[in-house]
Amino acid sequence: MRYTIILLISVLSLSFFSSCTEDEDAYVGRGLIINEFLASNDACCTDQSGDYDDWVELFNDSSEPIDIGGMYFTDTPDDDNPYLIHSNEPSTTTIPAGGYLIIWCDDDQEQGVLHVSKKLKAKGESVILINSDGITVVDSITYESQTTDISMGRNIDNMSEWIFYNNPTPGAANI
Ligand SMILES: [Ca+2]
Ligand SMILES: [Ca+2]
Repeated sequence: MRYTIILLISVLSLSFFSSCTEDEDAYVGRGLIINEFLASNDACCTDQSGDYDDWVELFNDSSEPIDIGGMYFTDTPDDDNPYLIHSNEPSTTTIPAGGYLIIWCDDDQEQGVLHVSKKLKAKGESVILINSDGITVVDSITYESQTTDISMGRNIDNMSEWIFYNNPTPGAANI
């Protein structure tokens, strides 16, 4: 009887440790996600040209770098003309594992590859990131009316919940 119990404990311990190792190796996370956005920017923060423009923060919740070059961005579901994020600057469009990237929704494409033609409406619309196949939605959020300089982002304690942030955190964890 004692031998059986010891054997059972050994088997359980082994399976526990091996499953931990498997989880670590197979870490997938949520992949590339939309993490925060500001649809009405008056005094929050500026792009590198000094403009107070709308922005969307992406978060790479995976263990590998992800290049968004070649993906599409739009503010409208079933958009016939989503914005193609150019793929000629991978050093700018690649998000390291666990990293953040800001897309400026300012229609200032001359300001760089991360400036897209779609602006965000404060009264509400959608933020949609589409894979390079032009079909598969990587992540999307549809939002209601927004307040100037108050961002909306995922709750770090419950990533499926979206909440308002009086102090936006573009390029950093939502706190
Ligand atoms: Ca701008
Ligand atoms: Ca943030």
